[in-house]
Amino acid sequence: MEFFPKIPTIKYEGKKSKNPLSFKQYDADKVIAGKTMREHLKFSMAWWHTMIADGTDMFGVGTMDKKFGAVSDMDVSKNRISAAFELMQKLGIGYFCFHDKDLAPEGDDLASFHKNLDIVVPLVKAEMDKTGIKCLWGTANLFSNPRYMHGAGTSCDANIFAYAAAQIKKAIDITVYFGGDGYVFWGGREGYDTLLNTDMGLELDNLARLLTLSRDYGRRNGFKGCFYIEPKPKEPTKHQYDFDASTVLAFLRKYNLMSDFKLNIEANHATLSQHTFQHELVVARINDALGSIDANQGDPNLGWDTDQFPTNVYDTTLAMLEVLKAGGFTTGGLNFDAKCRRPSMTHEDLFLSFIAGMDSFAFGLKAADAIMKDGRICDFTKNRYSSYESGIGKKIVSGDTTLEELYDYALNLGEYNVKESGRQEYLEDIFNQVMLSAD
Ligand code: XUL
Ligand code: CO
Repeated sequence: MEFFPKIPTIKYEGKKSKNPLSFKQYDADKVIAGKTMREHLKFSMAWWHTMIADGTDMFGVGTMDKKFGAVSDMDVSKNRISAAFELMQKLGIGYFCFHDKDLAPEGDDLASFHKNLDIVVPLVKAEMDKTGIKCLWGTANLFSNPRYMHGAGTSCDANIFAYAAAQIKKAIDITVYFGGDGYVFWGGREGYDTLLNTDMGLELDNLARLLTLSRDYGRRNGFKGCFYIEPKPKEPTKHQYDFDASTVLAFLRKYNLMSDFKLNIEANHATLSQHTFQHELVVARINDALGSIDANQGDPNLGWDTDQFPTNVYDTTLAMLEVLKAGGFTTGGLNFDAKCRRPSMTHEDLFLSFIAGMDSFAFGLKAADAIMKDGRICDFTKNRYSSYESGIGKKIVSGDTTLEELYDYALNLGEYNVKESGRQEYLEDIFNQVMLSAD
C-alpha cells in the first residue's frame, strides 16, 4: 500500500526548477572534494517528528494525520513503518534515528512494551534489508513517561534508575540488531528545577554510573559504534546537566568516558545555550568529539526549542565548514531533528520540509567546499598566528620556556603593540562573496 500516492520520487532538477517536489541543490551523486553529496551529508529522518508528531502543542490538539489509516495502536505503529520507508525512499534519505517508544506502543508495563517492540522491530529490519536504508542511531525515551518526572539516571528514586537502565538495555539491543552506528543519550529530564531539593553531586555521579553501565553492556553485546551525548541547556528542566558541548566534555573527562563517547550537536540546542551552532561544532571538533548532528534551527525571536527544518544557508554553510574541517562524518550524519509547523499539516508539507532542509545543507556543503578551496579565510587565520612558528612563540608552543624567560623577553620588547588588524569585515565579505557564487 502506498501512503503518499501523490508524491513522486524526488529528483534533482537544478536551481532553475520551479517544481516544489524537486531538489534544486541536492544532487546526490555529484562529487565534491572526493565524495558524493550523499556520502558527505548522510541525511537521516527522525522517527519521532516525522512519523509521530502531529502538531499537538500546549494550546491545542494535533492537526496532522500520523496514524496512516490505522486504528489500533499496534496497527498505527506498523503503518508508520511502511510510510516511513516510502518517505525515505522517495526523498533518497539513507538513514533514520529512533527512540524505543517511537516504534511500538508502551502498553501497561515494561514487559508489554518490550513484547510490542519484539513484534514491530523485525518489521523495521525487514524494510531496512529490502531498501538498504540504515539506522544512524537509536535511543531510549527516558522523559515522556510520568515515572521520569524527577529524571531517569538522576532520579531521586533508585527504582526509576533501574527502569531507565532496563529501557536502555533494550534500546541498545535494538540498535545492535539494526546495525546502528550510534547510540544517543539526550538528557531528557536529567537536570533540576530547584536546587532546594537537589543533590547535584549524587545526581551527576549517578548519571555517569548509568552511562558507564550502558557503555559496558553495549561493548559486551556487540555495539561497535559510537555513544553520543546531545547537549541542551534547558527544556524540559530549568537547568539541564548536559548544558553545552564544553560542559559535556568536562563531564566525560571527569568520569573517564571520552574514549567511547562523542557529541551529537543540535543546532537549536546550541542557540538555546546562547552559543552559535558553529561555536558548538568547533568545540566538539577541536576536542575530537564531533560525532553527529541534529540538523534543525530555532527562531531567533523565540526562547524555546522550535525544532524547525533548517533553511538558513549561512548557518548550514558554517556548519558544513566545520564538518569538512573535521574530515567528514564517520559514524555520524545529519539527522533532521525537525518538525513541520503546526499549520503545515499535509503529508505534502512533510516532503516540502525535508526538501527545504536537504537543499539548504546541500548548498551549505557546496559553499563550504568553495570557501575551503578559495583558501583566503583559512590562510588568513593560519597566518594570524604565525608568531608562534618561530622565536619565542615556537618556544611557548613547544613548552621550552619559563615565566622568568618571558619576563626578560617582554622587558626587552620595550614599547611594543600588535600590528595586525583582525579584518573581520574583510573576512565576512569574502565569506559572502564565495558563498553567493558557490555552485
Ligand atoms: C530534544 C531532542 C531529542 C533528542 C533525542 O530536544 O533533541 O529529540 O534528539 O532524544
Ligand atoms: Co535532538
